[in-house]
Amino acid sequence: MRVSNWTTRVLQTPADNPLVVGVPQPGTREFVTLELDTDEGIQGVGVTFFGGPLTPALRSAVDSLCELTVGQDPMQVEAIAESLKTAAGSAGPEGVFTLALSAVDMALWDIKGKALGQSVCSLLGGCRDRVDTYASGALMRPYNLEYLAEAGPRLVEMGFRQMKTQMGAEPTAQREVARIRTLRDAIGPDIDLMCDINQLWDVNQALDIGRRVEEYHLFWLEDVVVRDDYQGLARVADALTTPICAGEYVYGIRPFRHMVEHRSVDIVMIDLLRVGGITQFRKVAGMAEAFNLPVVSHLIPEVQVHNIAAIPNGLTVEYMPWTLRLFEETPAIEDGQIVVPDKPGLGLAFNQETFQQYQIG
Ligand code: SMN
Ligand code: MG
Repeated sequence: MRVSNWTTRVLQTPADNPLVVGVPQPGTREFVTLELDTDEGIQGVGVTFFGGPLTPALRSAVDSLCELTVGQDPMQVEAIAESLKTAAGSAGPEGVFTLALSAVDMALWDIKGKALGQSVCSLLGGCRDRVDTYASGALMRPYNLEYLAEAGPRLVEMGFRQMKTQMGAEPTAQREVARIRTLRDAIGPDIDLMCDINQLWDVNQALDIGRRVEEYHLFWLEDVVVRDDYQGLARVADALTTPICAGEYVYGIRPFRHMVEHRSVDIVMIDLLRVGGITQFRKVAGMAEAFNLPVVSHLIPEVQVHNIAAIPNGLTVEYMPWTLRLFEETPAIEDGQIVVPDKPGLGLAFNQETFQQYQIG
């Protein structure tokens, strides 16, 4: 079988989240989609984003990588990834190149699963058929305490047993803590509550506020300081009982080496697009396992469910519903867990109605 052709599109969708109820959700989000064809009629799907104003460049990068992939055997995913890295030369290894590589890698694994009649999770080792998942994007920084107090229990009613909120924008430590106290009071002690800082604190704030919220038993504190301050993160991780999670902001596999070597994190978070796709995700997950660390996913739960379910140290899948409308059917949530689709490949098909409505390029 050979890769024969491809189609990329740019979609611009509303920047909404179905887990958010009753507050305005302005803005738009851009996605680059990929349909990768083979001479045997099997088609793989991929998606990438984070292009922002460079979205046309990201689409063009995906096109260029696909052009290099035409004529290659799609079953040899690692070989293709290596050849694309070599071909990209100094245009990699980070940024737009890696975001583009991820879309191609995803589509190749989808093709391979479809060709072999197995889910991608099964191809990757098939550890479990469902895993824990948490509601994300629903309890964000701009929402006030009153909203948090009603939105947290609503997520529990929707079936979630884990959910993530944010700190990092309040003017005082007391007001940061109030967000966590409000949510913990609202959802009770048995729901896992994570909190994302998105690099907005410095080390001293992380130590100060981190200590104040220990009594609320957060499941993890995420990206408490800037992404590459591995030693600073390690100081925080060492001082707090609350697990420290990071990793979504770094590109490729190598920064994770520094993170685990410095003991910067208790939980490794892997962004599928920034790491370079499924092939590279596996390498970081193995590195984390060797350091006895659990792995959690970032965004695109429809694909990440395969990655997390296939590894023994997969802890939970971030259920961020940004990409749901791109697909006809998405993985089910049952009893607070996300179920791995048992269809061949990724088990995903692009939703043609969404394409018609939101395609801009
Ligand atoms: C996040 C980052 C980037 C885009 C969406 C959401 C956030 C998360 O850090 O962890 O979900
Ligand atoms: Mg985050």
